[in-house]
Amino acid sequence: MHPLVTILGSLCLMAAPVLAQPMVPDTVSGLKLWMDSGSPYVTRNGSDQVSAWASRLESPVVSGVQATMSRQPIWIEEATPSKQAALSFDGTDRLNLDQQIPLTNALTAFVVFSISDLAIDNQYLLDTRMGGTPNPGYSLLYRVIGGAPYLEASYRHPDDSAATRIQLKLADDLTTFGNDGWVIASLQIASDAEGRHLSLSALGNEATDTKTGLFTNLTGAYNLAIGALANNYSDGFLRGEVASILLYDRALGEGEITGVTDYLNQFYVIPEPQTVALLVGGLVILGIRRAQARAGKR
Ligand SMILES: [Ca+2]
Repeated sequence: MHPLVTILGSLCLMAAPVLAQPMVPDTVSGLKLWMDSGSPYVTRNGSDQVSAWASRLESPVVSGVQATMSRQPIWIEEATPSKQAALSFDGTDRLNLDQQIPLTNALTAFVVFSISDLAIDNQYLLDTRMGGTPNPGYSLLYRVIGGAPYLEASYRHPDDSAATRIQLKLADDLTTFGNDGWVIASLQIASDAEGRHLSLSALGNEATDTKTGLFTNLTGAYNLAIGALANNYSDGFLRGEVASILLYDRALGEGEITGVTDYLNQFYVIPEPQTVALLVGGLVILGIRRAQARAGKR
């Protein structure tokens, strides 16, 4: 390589932002669901309507499925700021996992998403229900409260008279928030001697709440749904895009949440840098493609 090219390359590396160490999701223990919008994991027809979205994990083998074509989300090849794919939900769509995810005494979930219609309240990203009354379950959803966008998490134990809810404000008004509208949210529910703890984080902010009682896995009538309520087709539909979902069977530590969030941020959200063109003597073009570096790490 020409020495000048080496020097320029070094300068470019030095100028790159310093990022925390990302943690690839399956290097963190307890992963039960890894939804990745990459083409190999998405079953779709010629119009990119998605009938199945498979978890990347070898165990458990699970997919989000939808047989009804009008309720299938659409796969979009370059959807996120980093030009990764996502599934677009138009307000009529929902995927349901084809089996239940076994959890023991805690959960941590991550969702990479973007909301298309900010004015509509009660858009569910994730939801599961036991069925019956009072229909216990846990949810992660987009809300509009007092004219501002919020993220809400809820958990309802079978013994609870009302669900525990926590809400996190995403912006002061209904303008686009996040990185080009994209948000990485993490939800954690765990319990110890003090009670049950819910925490929700997004955009560098966190909301937490504690309630008496233990977390119990909820198995029953309805498997985890993506993009709508698990138990009906009347409301709660997402109008937005989902690029990734992770579900862990335990409460991740703070460093693990940061590491996984950094991975998701670098892969799905951080935009491609502009190709750098330099004129050196004749014409030397150095193309810096972070996508290639990322592909190598994956
Ligand atoms: Ca539809």
